[in-house]
Amino acid sequence: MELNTKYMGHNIKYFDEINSTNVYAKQLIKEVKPPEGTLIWSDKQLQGKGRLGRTWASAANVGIWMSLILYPKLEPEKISPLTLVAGLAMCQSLREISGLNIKLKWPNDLVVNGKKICGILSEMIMLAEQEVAVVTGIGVNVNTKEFDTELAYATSLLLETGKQFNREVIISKFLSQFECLYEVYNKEGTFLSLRHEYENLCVNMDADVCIHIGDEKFLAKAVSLSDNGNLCVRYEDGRLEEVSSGEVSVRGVGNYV
Ligand code: BT5
Repeated sequence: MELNTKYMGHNIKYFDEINSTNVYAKQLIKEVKPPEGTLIWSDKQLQGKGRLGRTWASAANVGIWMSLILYPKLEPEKISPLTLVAGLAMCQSLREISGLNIKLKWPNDLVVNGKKICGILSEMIMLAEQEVAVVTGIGVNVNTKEFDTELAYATSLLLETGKQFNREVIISKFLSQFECLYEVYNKEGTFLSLRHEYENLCVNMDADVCIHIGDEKFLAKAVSLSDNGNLCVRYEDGRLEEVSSGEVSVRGVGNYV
């Protein structure tokens, strides 16, 4: 694969088949602590993982199922916005390559025409008191022709454009883009510089959202993103609050987005 990066993706471990690239990446960190930017990429996952024990459909040949290993110099509470940084880099890359109006759905999805085209799962491992490793797992539906019926809200670049895309071109573009944004975030430790670009591409801005906290649901309007990557929402009673990605999942009102 042709790469234009300083270190992202320089160490690549490719598999035809694997349980989950995230699980493998975490194991690798514990065993050998591979260099920053190590990329685990598999053509197929047998047990692709979503958040909260959900599964991620990862059929052979049709998608990008990959995990990046990072060692950010950040306090543990600044780690979860790395998911937003990866989402932003992938959103910019896919928009440029496909020409589709792909948007970010805070905090970890990319959507187009109301359907999900990419999902991100970041996991953190504490190595020492002030030393963390992060595995950022990204799934992109590229050349998928059809999904199981239960995935009614899934789509792919092929289904949206009628065209096949080269997965390596997408990965290479993403790695360059992500390396730039990751360095900004890692240096500044806040989402301040990336915030406006994220807001511009975020499907939730000024939209009604349903905030799920545990078993409870609250209706609100998403108004902005905070400097630490939280979603600022206004509840129906006018109260403003910041919700963090660890606490909530956001749904559109009445449908997926
Ligand atoms: C996510 O979880 O969206 C995170 C997905 C991360 C997948 C990558 S692939 C490489 C790496 N290795 C892994 O094992 N995982 C990561 P969540 O927000 O929980 O969404 C999961 C939900 O999305 C499922 O419950 C389904 O409803 C739906 N879903 C499953 N597979 C899908 C697919 N291929 N495309 C679109 N939606 C899907």
